[in-house]
Amino acid sequence: MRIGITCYPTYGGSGVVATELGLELAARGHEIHFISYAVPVRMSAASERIHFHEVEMLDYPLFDHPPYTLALATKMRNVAANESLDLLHVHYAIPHSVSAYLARAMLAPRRLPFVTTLHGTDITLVGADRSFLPITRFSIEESDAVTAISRYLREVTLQEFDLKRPVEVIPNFVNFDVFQPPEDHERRGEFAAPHEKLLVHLSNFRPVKRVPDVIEIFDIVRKEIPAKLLLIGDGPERTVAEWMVHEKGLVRDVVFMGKQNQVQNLLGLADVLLLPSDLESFGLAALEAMACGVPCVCSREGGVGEVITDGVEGYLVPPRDVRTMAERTLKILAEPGRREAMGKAARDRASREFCAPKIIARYEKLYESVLNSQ
Ligand code: GMT
Repeated sequence: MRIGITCYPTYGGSGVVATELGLELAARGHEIHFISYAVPVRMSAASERIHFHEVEMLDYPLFDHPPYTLALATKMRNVAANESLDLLHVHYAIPHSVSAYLARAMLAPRRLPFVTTLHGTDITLVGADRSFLPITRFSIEESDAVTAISRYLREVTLQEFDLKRPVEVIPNFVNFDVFQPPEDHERRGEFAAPHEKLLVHLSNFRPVKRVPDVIEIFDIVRKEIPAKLLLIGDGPERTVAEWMVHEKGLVRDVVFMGKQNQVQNLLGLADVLLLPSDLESFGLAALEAMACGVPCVCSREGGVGEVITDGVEGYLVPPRDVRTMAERTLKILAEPGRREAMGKAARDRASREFCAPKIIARYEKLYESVLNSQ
């Protein structure tokens, strides 16, 4: 198949999933055309079947807000026509599904179906905002197929948007050749001494991720056992996190890594991943850590419960309950054998339910059914 994929190219779960999907599809012989305003962060042109088309924006003084939705729609239409695309697959409803709707209409009577994948904040935060709700609902209803990355997100979407159409749950996935426990732990020494435990957090540091709670949890843990904290990512909450680290006297114990493209080389060095978000529709960072054999302590709000069973691959705790999150982290670290057992359970679960080949086959099946339906 010849597939156009659109996503946000920045650091964020939806862009990562869209990019990894494109790479996996190309490896299976499909022709992939990424269409966005910049090259997606995890994209590599490792295959001749992977192409990138940049959406150029007209910089005209009349436009306080350049109309990206329209530029994207035009680019989608042109790429579809020039490259004979079979379909478009857009990740994150706003504004991508609206652009895809316009591209499909512009190209008629030639057929250009589009699939919309919902990731979370496109529904729970942005889409549910009254200024966006009608157009989000419209573009979801108009999509030729709609998927959500968890059962939780499907239920919220059906309720919030009062949808009458089916929404299929296709969970996120992880590439097990890339995300695996490190073969040697030499690099761990860069961050922690042998007697110290290593905690990790990975996010885009938006308020919903509760990065200050990560620092609070670490502070409690650090008072009980020697430990270090690795913070991967960057975003609006970094400044407050740095200030807290300074105020609590943790400067020598916390490493701010900033944005990283090769997170697979870092996650597996850790003993526990902390993800105390107010809400996660899925929690891709947790899945990637699980594939590396790392147990996770997460907040239970949203769809993380579909990825982790409390007490098996990690722990689920109510959001903002930093004391219990710290207590669960200490339980993993202090009880002999628990970190190893949970890490193994985490990798097993990830490989059983969320390995790339299994999930990619479901997308292929969906594309085929869209192309075969009238
Ligand atoms: O969480 C973010 O801030 C990024 C956001 C995105 O759309 O890029 O992530 C959402 O999609 C990820 C990939 O499907 C999910 O793993 C995240 O749980 C989801 N974020 C939220 O629901 C807050």
